[in-house]
Amino acid sequence: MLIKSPVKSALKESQVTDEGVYNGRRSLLKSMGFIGAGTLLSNSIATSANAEGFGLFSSDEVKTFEQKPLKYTPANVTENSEILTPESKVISHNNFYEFGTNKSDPVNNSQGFNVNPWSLKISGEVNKPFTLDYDDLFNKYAIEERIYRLRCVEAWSMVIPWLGFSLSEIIKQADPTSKAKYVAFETLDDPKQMPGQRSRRVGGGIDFPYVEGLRMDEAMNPLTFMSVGVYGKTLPPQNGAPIRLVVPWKYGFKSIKSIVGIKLVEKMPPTTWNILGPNEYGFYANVNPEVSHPRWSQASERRITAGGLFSRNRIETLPFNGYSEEVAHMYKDMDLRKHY
Ligand SMILES: Nc1nc2c(c(=O)[nH]1)N[C@H]1C(S)=C(S)[C@@H](COP(=O)(O)O)O[C@H]1N2
Ligand SMILES: [Mo]
Repeated sequence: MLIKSPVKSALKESQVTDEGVYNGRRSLLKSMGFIGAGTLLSNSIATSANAEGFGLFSSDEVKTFEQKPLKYTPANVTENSEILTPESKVISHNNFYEFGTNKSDPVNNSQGFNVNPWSLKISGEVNKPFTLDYDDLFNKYAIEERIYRLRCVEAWSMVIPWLGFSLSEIIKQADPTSKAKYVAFETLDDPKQMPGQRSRRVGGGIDFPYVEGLRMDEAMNPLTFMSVGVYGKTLPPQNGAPIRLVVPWKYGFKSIKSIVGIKLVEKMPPTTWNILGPNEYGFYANVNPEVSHPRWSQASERRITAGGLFSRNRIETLPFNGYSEEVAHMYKDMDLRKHY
């Protein structure tokens, strides 16, 4: 299927995200001087200003990114399954600061993103380092569908049918040494393709490349997923093509996109949002309704569904995003208020 961009129907972020929360997170960036007056203008003015500033393509030029259909084992869908967030919203309301800080920036600024050739290097404390090329991502591991909730730290959420395989398959293949205690991930660093990496303002003040990390047991947990597709096809760039992490019991920022490096390491690796706001974003970032963000509650979330633009769809946030049975045992001896 072809996706056209700019997406005219892209939702305004204020319509799909709680405005208080949205403005709250941005106030961190603003206070740090990373959001200029331009981005605080009305949506339409800000959008045209951004399109010019990014200079990837002019606003009247329509680029397309082609998603290829994938063969996969479908997920078990039961009567109790939650309603999926429509594909149109999954691929148009995104956080991917490499392409800009507004929710519609990623889809609008990434359609020319080149994913083939790609190189994903698995290295560090392993006996058998290796590199996966673009075709390997789709041919080396059996691809299955996993329907997961995605809970952003900004208090909105989606239900998304991802395609991919367990991260543990990659790690087992690399044969970790006894020193491997953490796994560090890195996104592509390519300012030519990623306008957010060219300017501190456009990229929200992040020191790119975006980096993330997991403890070894978290990385090996069967839920931890490497996604190469969504809704039956390869990922579009705005969702992290060609390969991204999905850790469904943690806030969305842990699910790092467009990964080029996976390194097994001895010490806890630095992580992007923790560097940017250590009091607000921890290394663990487990979804926890009882631990508020310093500037907003995490007790509930806005579920993004097919409902009308203005429909309120607020639900309670669940501990570990509803995956306690699978993951709570990993944290039984930890104070999760301290290790947020
Ligand atoms: N490299 C990179 N990965 C990233 C981000 C980002 O800005 N850069 N944003 C994160 C955040 S905050 C969220 S909520 C999810 C959003 O994933 P989605 O757009 O596919 O829903 O991606 C995460 N991964
Ligand atoms: Mo997020």
